Amino acid sequence: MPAQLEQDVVTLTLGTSTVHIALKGATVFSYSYDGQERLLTSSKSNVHTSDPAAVRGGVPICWPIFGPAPSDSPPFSKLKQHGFARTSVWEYVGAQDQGEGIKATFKLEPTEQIQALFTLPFVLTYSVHLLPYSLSLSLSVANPSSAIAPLPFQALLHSYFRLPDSVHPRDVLVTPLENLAFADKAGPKDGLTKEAERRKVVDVDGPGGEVDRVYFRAPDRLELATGAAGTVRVHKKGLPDVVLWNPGPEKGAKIGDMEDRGWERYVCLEPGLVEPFQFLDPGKSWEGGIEISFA
Ligand code: TA6
Repeated sequence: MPAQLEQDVVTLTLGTSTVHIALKGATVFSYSYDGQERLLTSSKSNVHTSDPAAVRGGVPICWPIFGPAPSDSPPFSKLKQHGFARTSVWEYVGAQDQGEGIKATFKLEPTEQIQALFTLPFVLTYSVHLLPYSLSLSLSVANPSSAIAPLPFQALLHSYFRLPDSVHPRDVLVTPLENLAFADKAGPKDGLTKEAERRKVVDVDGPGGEVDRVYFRAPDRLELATGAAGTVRVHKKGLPDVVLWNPGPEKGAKIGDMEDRGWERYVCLEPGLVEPFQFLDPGKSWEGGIEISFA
């Protein structure tokens, strides 16, 4: 069966590629390509809807905010870090054979639980398209409101790329980020002040091994090079910014739902719409996504 829903998890299969998507958060938590798992999901994480915590790993969807809630702005003030899309249970709309590949679609609309935290109307549609040589993920946001109020949001695909066993995060090289403005969330500054990236090739190593940077207006084609172990290619569309994150040993050990030494096994490269917020007029929709492939 190319598409199957079993125990809160949708599985798509195409040739030797497989992708698993949890209804919780519509989180892609496993993508196997060419016989290798390409995403890191913590073995401590529970992907089932019985556990309310977000999946730790894979590709959680951050919506309608990325990072902590701006506490003084009413539509967001009750939200937890990265919003509710990653912890909500999405509807599985179904899967379609698309000739070249297979595409599953998921939907999220306000529930009572969501409305207690966020009162604006919205419709989120997420498609997971498994292709012969890539995986394409696309998030669409619609504002179904009949009022004049626009729908403000940030959106980000918080992708945890699994590193081959022989590769450490500090050996990973990311391009092309040169000359981009970035905010350093792990730096001595306030995380808001922007600096310019001077390096042609950016490694994933900072003080204490930690890197947590938001790069603004990044090129749409990004690469994570892991030396002889190959390159992850991320082609983003409609998502202007990208976050590069690895917590390093000290902060990594404090992530309660991360498996032992899990921080050594991934680098997060997270295309998103971080700044400025999108303001979506009633009746309008927006779309952003990524295509993941390997070289
Ligand atoms: O995208 C990077 C980041 O915002 C980091 O600052 C780090 O905290 C990470 O996300 C994980 O956040 P989480 O809420 O999933 O623990």
